[in-house]
Amino acid sequence: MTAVRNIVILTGAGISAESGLATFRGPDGLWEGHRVEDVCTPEAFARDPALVQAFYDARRAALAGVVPNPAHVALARLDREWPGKLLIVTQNVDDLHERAGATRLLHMHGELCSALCLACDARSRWAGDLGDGPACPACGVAGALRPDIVWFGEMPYGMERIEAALAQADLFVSIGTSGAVYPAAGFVQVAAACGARTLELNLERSAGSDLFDETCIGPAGVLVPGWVD
Ligand code: BV8
Repeated sequence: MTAVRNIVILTGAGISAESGLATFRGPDGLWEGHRVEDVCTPEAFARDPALVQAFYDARRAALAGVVPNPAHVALARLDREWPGKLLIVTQNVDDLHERAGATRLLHMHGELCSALCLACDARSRWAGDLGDGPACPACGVAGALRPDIVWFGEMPYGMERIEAALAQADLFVSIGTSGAVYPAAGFVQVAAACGARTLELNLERSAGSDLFDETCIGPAGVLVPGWVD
């Protein structure tokens, strides 16, 4: 087996579940009481901006009440200590990876703690509500800020960087994702085609489990520290 030098890790909502943040495709299929298509598309935002702003304002506010769990902490330790290349690609928009100390990190679906200005395209760090139409810190225009979130039909952030990392990966690890959303769900195939070994750590088998060399079933808070050690 080739020595592992370069690692790409993909995380999804499941890694934040034990911190108390809701996953997307829970048993009731609803997401915090909403249908995904009602709050996670540009069309939804155009149709009812107040609803979409309130949905993300509530999720941004909820960050104050949660902390990183042992899975985030273990990945941050790996990030500090790993001598080879490492990239943590997260589909999550929470800031728990950063708060645990991770730095080689890319939010491909955007971040709750960032706002995007429709007037000047600037992205600004943001902590409060956006629903009451605050002014853009960059251009000063009021009421032009939207959540800096990649909605369905929008291009994920960092795709070139992600594809370059996958091409060089010896190991691809997927943690806490259902494998329901593309292009993230296809990364395992890209990595495998480039010769990487592939490992899935998840609470249950996912839509992509058959694509992995190995799948370990269990909570991320238990599996990830064990895998990192
Ligand atoms: C795009 C915003 C192109 C953030 C989200 C084929 C190729 C390319 C695109 C497509 C394609 N087919 C269809 C598409 C379109 C679409 C798509 O994938 N649709 C799906 C529904 C079929 N994709 C897109 O639109 C993407 N954009 O492709 O652009 C393009 C090209 C050119 C020009 C313009 C555009 C954009 C997708 C991003 C959408 N945004 N959210 C937010 O609001 O939070 S998606 C949403 O789902 C979140 O980002 C989330 O991260 C993501 C995936 O969900 P998961 O993280 O996996 O969460 P989920 O609840 O599903 O699963 C949790 C898992 O954890 C479960 O398996 C569970 O068992 C496990 N778990 C639970 N507890 C634990 C646990 N595991 C471990 N421990 C635990 N304790």
